[in-house]
Amino acid sequence: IEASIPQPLRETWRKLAATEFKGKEEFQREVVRHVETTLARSMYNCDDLAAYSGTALAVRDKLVVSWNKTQQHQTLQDQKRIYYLSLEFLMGRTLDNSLLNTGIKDTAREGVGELGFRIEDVIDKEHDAALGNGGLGRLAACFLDSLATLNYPAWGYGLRYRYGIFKQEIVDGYQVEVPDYWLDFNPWEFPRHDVCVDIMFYGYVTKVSDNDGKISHLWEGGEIVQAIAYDVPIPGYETSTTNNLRLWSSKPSSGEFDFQKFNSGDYEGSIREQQKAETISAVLYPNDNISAGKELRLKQQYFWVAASLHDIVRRFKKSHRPWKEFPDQVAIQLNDTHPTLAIVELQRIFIDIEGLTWDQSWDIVTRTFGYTNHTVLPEALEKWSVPLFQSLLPRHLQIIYEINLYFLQGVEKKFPKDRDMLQRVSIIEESQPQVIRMAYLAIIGSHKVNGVAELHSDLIKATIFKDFIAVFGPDKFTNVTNGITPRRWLHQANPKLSDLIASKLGGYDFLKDLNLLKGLEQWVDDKEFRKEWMEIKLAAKIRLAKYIRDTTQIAVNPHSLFDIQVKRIHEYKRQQMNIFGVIYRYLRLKQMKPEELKKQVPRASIFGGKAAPGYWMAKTIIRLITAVGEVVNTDKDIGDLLKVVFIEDYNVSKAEIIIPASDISEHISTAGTEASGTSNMKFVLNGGLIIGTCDGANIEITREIGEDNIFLLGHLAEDVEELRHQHRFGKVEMDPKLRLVCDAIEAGQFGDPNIYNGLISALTTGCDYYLVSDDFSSYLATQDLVDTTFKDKEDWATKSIMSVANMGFFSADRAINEYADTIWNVEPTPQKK
Ligand code: HBZ
Repeated sequence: IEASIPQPLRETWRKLAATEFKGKEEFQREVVRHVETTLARSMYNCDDLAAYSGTALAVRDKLVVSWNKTQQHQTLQDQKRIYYLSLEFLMGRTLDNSLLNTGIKDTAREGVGELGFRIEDVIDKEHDAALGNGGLGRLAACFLDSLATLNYPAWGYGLRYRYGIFKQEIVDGYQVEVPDYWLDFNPWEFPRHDVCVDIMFYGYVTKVSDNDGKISHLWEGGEIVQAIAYDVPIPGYETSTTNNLRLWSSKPSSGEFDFQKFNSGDYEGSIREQQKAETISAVLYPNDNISAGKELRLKQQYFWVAASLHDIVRRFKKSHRPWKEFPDQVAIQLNDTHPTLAIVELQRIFIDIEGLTWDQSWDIVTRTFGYTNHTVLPEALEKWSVPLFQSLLPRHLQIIYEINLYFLQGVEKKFPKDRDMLQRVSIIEESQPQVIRMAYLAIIGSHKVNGVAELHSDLIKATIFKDFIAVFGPDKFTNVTNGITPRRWLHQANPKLSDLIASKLGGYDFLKDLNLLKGLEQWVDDKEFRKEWMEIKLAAKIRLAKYIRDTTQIAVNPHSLFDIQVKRIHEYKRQQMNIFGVIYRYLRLKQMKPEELKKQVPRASIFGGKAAPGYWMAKTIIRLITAVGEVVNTDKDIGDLLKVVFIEDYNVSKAEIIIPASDISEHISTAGTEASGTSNMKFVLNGGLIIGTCDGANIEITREIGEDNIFLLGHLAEDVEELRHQHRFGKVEMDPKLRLVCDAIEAGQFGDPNIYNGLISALTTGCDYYLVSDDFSSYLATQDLVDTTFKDKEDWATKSIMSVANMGFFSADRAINEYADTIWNVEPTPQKK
């Protein structure tokens, strides 16, 4: 308030205020101005990178205008806001997306064209913002796009990692990790040095009682680190709403900088202290679906959660409402258990700082939070050791004990004398050492818990959270099936397909109401349309083939069947089953006579994805893929009939090239293990068919597009337990075709067989936990069906078109509207133009 300009002077400000672009010339003027002044370059010294920088700065100036307006508008409206807490936001590139969302792509194309640049080359200079591992982080990014597009007042809160997910290099066939320093030039963030919060770790708790004997707790004497806000504007598509993503960066608190050391000459020592504070936001943990339990990770979580809550509470206090109205103004969504400490921190703020009673406070807390679960894999469920908590966050540990005590008292009342039940649902697991089960804390502290696809939501209710249904009843648990933003994953990644669809549907409204795609069904028999449809697919394949040739020197025939599996490498996702299938195909081709070979469908098996640096089995799978490629791609007998490609460093911007180019993509996780999957939706939306198991969102995709348009394989989730039992206790023979594959590997056909010992023994002595052997014959038979179907080009085109026409359900807009209705109870806040 003190910083605001006095009323009489505001007219002057208004006259001078920045405005939106008036046209191409103004755009060009701004680009040149930034190149010449902000960057101090000239027309004699302007490469693609400088052109990118100038263009990005010009666009960002305009984004800021709508961003400021939106924030003022939302403050005035003073409605309930959504806060999406996620440790990962896998944003990818921003320039192209901003041009499209603000409707100035054509202006920019012409504008930079006349200045001597191709817009595609300019866009290609941007470094991905890769602050995420995989699906969970990309989901958060898609949700931000939908929240802004649908005009919801929403903020994202995350960490500003100095290093995002590592860059993957393939050296001699092996993954090598290289740090991803991405902040050299980042025009999309605005440091807010005035928005800073002191965050404490360690220290001790003392009890004090006041004159009335009221007891309160003091947490003090710890180390203090400062959180600085960096804000990123998030523009919606065809709306002036531009929301905010706030990322926290750590630095030493001013009081902590060790002047003692500094003055006594220990300059290096004082800098070391500084670096220690900066370590907190230095690096994204590169594990997906595994929890390693490292102290620094817990520090990251608390640092980010405490800074975000401080910010949210400060904003609420400005409205001078009573505390009980907090949940009417604030909805906080927890993206997995990573931000679960927010529940404890808010309770601490209310009790220790604001002086509310336990019950008042707990009622507000539980009405505020919602928790989204993304996995049933036991190794991914976060558990923190009690001794670690005791030292790092002693007051929070006390509060967790108290939450647990009251919770268990309630359970005891409902299930008297059921000691087993008490042990099973306790937040504290009685192991050595004791651990805190973060998912249980998240359930107990939230009013809604959701899974991310129907099967997954049913499974969590039936398995890992079963007892909590008994305690809370079924209504606390719900499903919100994931979605993707059609702006990035259709319009931006595949502009030709988007344009063709728009030409038939009479405009681009489908990008805001994806159900309109249904209108494509009317065109399915139109010869010209079908031809254009398949030409666009071919063009995308030619583009990818060129990218593959440029980066790997492997020549793939664009007319071959492109079979793509791109996602994090994980045993449960079963890239090993895919490469075993490729080996089987290779062995079979080697046996065929020339006339038989002529009948085969040429295929390019394309892989991409990172392995967690410590995940040895995943790295072995990568090595097997590259080794098979080395053999197959140089085998003169095989030629175009089979190529095996591993694309290095799969990330969001590469996904935008890869996804439009698939004929078929693979989503073949062991049934019941992939919570949803989201790339399955992206591939189908781009006219690719999919081969997949009855898992995650594949099931709902089948329901929407029809069984005839998807290649399903393998056992069902309900069979898995029994099959695993048989592997453990019965004698299960390995599938004979898989046996042939293993024999070939063990005979050294793909190099030193010892490299693959672990992979093979997982199938045998390891009891084949992911059931590769059980699904292998079904997988091969289904791949044969893919080949046969692909030969009938007309049938394939029909399947492709009919699938896209029925993908409306998988828009992230639908998902966000469901969250808003069933979990957040929030309305959109559109602005008048
Ligand atoms: O979340 C993924 C699920 O595996 C996928 O099925 C789902 O579609 C997607 C969105 O709901 N989960 C992840 O990507 N999980 C992580 O990346 C992760 C990262 C750090 C962790 C745990 C999980 O500590």
